[in-house]
Amino acid sequence: MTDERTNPTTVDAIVVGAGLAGLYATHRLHSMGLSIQCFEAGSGVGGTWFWNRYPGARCDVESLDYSFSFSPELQKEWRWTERYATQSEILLYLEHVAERYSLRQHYSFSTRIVNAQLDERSLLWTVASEDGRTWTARFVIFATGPLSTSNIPPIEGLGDFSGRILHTGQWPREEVDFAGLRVAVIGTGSSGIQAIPQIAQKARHLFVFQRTPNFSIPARNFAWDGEALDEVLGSYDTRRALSLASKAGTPHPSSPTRTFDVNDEEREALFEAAWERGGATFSKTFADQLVDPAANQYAVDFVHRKILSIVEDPEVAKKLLPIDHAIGAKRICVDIGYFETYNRDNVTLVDLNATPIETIEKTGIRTTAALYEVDDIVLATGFDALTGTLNRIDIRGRRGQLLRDVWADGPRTFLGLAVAGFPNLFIVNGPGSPSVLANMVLTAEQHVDWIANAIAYLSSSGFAGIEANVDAQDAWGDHVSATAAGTIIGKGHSWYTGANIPGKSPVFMPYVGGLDVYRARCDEIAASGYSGFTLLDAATSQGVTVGS
Ligand code: N01
Repeated sequence: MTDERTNPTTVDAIVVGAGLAGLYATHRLHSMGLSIQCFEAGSGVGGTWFWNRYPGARCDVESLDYSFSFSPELQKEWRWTERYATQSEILLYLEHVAERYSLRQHYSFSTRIVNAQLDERSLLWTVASEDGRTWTARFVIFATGPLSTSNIPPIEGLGDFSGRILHTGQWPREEVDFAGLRVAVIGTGSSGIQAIPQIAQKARHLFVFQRTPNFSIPARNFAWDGEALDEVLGSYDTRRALSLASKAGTPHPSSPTRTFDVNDEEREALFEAAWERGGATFSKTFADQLVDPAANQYAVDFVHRKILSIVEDPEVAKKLLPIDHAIGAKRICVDIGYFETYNRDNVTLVDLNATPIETIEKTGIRTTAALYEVDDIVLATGFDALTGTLNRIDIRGRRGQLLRDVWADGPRTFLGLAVAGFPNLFIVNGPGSPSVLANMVLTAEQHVDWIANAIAYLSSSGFAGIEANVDAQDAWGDHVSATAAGTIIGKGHSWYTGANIPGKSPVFMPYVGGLDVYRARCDEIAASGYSGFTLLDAATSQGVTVGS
């Protein structure tokens, strides 16, 4: 057997991550005939859906859309059971995909990659795992996920707590039983809002520690009946075509109607219809809702009225009203019975704005007002998004530069998939791409296809490498910022800008221009022979600049 510590295994491409992006990259690159080696820190496939097993975890993109489109057979044979799939159903689906395409054989599981280093002359990357093994490849694809590094808040005394501490993003594989227990949930983002109604049904008492109230829209989830599902499956191609031509990668277009095109009564009726339809498409009720603050205020007021009508205690209802941001400025949440949960006798809302947490003690959480004694603490405190996972890996490009140093003032990428100074390294769903603002299955497929085609192009034209040009990267970064400036998305304290992580440079990271526009740009660049990139010759590590 080869000793990988001294004699690294060499392959054409390395894929890091076995979430939906990594699985598709593995399938695609292997199908092209490349030799590949793939890694996953978890013990199985699934990525986000492997780790986020908290009660109530679902995807808020409809299951028919949040699934691979690359194979019509796969698309038709998998029968989703609900409008919004549970975490366990999505995991089963991804396990099925891994099985169907024999993807597990390429993976080394329970293997965390901690280091990736470029050899500038040979244009080869050497990656190393936590346990010291190394592999060498021409191409490295980081499919490590934009929301994969948990944010453990620096609350004093957290380590002193004597009960269980559970982060939603690192939920145990075995069932967590809350029966008869006093449970605290810290955080009311998408994860908290999904978990809270479920935990409330099990726990003796649930204390919700809320710092910022959030907007949430009822999911209106339903179980598919056979015939209705058959009908939708019959027109899947149309559904996919609509998704690919859309901004968010789903088949639901934005309304062309603007908020001020209609009178008060008509406006209310349209909001009401969107609320009844359920889901994140509430943001598309009016064409100007995410760009015009005055228009947005109508949507805010509508949801406020809904919260006030659902929550019976007016004092509690008032505390649940999001007032510090526009609706859609932070990621809109989708829930099943969230606001209704506050009508339960066993649920207490603790308003951290009025009474902040001082410390966590052995027996519970102490705010400026009281000690809340609990058995378990659930941290629904989110992620160090988009850059957190990559910045924890020592990724060294040209002249030994560390990626995290290059990104110290915020990530700079070309198209969110390549970085100047890091030739042959690709990121799937990276900062600067639509990623988290769109349907991430379709965005992952699009990135992987683009990367695979670029690799095929290099090979057929005799080049050994591809590297983003600094000027093209700068222009793209400016475009990403300028596009974001024209909307209300990201104008709030959230992970979109890294504001949730102390010390992180506040930069709006995803590309808000839409999947349709983004795809067209990527296609155009590929068709031009990769303008904005330099194609490299291995012998000199120098190359042909195709232009910006
Ligand atoms: O994380 P978040 P998330 N003390 O960052 C609070 C995707 N996702 O895991 O807002 C007290 O949104 C924090 O408070 P504040 C989706 O893209 C999708 O919920 O900083 N509170 C906030 O309330 C989503 O947007 C799905 O004041 C503290 C919460 O913790 C993204 O993942 C489901 C605190 C964190 O909310 C992240 O969602 C789940 C502290 N020290 C997730 N630190 C679906 O598809 C943080 N908080 C449905």
